Amino acid sequence: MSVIVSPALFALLGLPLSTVLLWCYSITTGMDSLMKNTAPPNILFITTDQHHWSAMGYRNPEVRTPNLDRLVQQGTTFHRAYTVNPTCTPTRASWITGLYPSQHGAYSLGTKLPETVPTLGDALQQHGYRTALVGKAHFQPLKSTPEYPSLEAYPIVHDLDFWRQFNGPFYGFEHVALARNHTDESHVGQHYALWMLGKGCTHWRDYFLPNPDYVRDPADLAQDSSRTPLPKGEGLWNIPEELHYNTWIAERTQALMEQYHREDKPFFLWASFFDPHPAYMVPEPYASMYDPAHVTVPEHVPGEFDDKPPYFKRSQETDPDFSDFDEPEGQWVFGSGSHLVPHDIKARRIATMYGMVTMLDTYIGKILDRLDALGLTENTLVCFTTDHGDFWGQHGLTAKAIHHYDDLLRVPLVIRQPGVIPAGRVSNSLQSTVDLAPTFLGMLGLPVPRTMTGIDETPVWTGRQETLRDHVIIENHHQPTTLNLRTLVTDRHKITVHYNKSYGEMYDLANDPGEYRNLWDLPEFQPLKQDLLLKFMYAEMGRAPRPMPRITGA
Ligand SMILES: [Ca+2]
Repeated sequence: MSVIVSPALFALLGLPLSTVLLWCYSITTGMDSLMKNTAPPNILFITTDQHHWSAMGYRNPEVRTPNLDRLVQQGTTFHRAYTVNPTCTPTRASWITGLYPSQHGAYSLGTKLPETVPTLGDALQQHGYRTALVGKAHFQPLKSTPEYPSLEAYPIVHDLDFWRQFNGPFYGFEHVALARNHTDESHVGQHYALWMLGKGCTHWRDYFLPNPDYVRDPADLAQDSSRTPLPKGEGLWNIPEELHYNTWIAERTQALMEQYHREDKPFFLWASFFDPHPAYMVPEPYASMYDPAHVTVPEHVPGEFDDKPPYFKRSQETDPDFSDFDEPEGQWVFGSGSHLVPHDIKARRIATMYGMVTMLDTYIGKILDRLDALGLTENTLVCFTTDHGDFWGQHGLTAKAIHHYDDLLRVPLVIRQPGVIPAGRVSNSLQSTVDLAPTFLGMLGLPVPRTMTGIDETPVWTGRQETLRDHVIIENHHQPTTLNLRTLVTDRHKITVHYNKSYGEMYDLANDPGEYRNLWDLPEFQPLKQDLLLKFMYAEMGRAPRPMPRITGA
């Protein structure tokens, strides 16, 4: 069956191009497909936390991720995807608002996303979508104040009576199932704790660090007295696999998927995993799956920080002084401090982290299998990514840091929608995760709210266009002035401006992908620096919000 459709006609009707193309696809692929594609597509958004782009089996033979590899084979993978900020809250808020952190307000860890900012979920609900988030939100800080109340704060995270009656709404999600802890952190509570209780585990607190606010019931103590105290720290986490939060997230995600399928409702479902964020801990069999003797441990190259901003060198001191970062209204800066870790401990951590990644992959696989079993795969956009990268020894750095290497800024990004997104395609198109929200809407054929400043990447995701972006911007604003840096990445170069500082960074990523040679101060590269700074200024002007069109001359 062949049909000629004039895009101009649809433009006249005011329909988004992606809707037109979906229609064309439906019409030209025959009646069966037409029937299948009359239902609005779903979105299954799967995220991890602090996942280095290379900790994926398809790129790195040291770690196994068969299910993510399957997604890669069946979909499109972007090798040059960048986070919008290398920390949790700002990036997660960008995912659901389509705005940069400097625009949505949650500019740093320890801030909250204002409830007044329009979200992706708000837009989707207006078009009949069910919206749910299972796992990690972190749109709000661990502390609550009367002026800035937080639901993700002490003591409310531990108030299970509250969470028994609260499942949303929360930032455009009509349904949420939340937790706040990474591995054994004492922040554990909320819906995850209720789920463990529902599994009959009354002693769930034993698997986590003590909650400083919690006064143990004597009855619990008596029941627990026969139990061997569990080892705390890194490596093996003695929580049974069936009580691990991966199991919880996969189980709840599948249940919601089934519910929405039963109700015949299109959905946006976000499975938000917590791993492989430190502390690196995982239960068996994953804890001993990888031999520390057989992992590659990246190391610092002596002298590599000689031409870097001065604070880089402090990371290699045993007790560095970062007091010059302190400011009124400032807080502790994630990633400041010593990054010195003995080689053997790094190897053990990498082996554990790989175990965490393989465990994640197993539970992501269960979700994808259920999507298949429900017959929803053909009509569901699956998007896998993470909030930012990680260091496990690269440049002598560990975990999150304040060093804008690609290890921290680049993220894995894999998308799949059979018949709509090209299968087995690897793209080098620059991608920014600020674009996820507008692109999700674009892929569904829905209008993108003008409030969003990210762009709709639908033409690139569907393979009709190679690339839309000639740059991405990464923000990192911890302190009022002393740790406020911003990076522009172009096809070839990367430049980082440190607010009110004469030092900076500039790299030629084509000749120096490891970012070892800082060109910022070199006389022969001053014309390039000038050019990149001008491009940066254009990019800043280009991303200014335009929440409404000019509707008249004056
Ligand atoms: Ca994170």
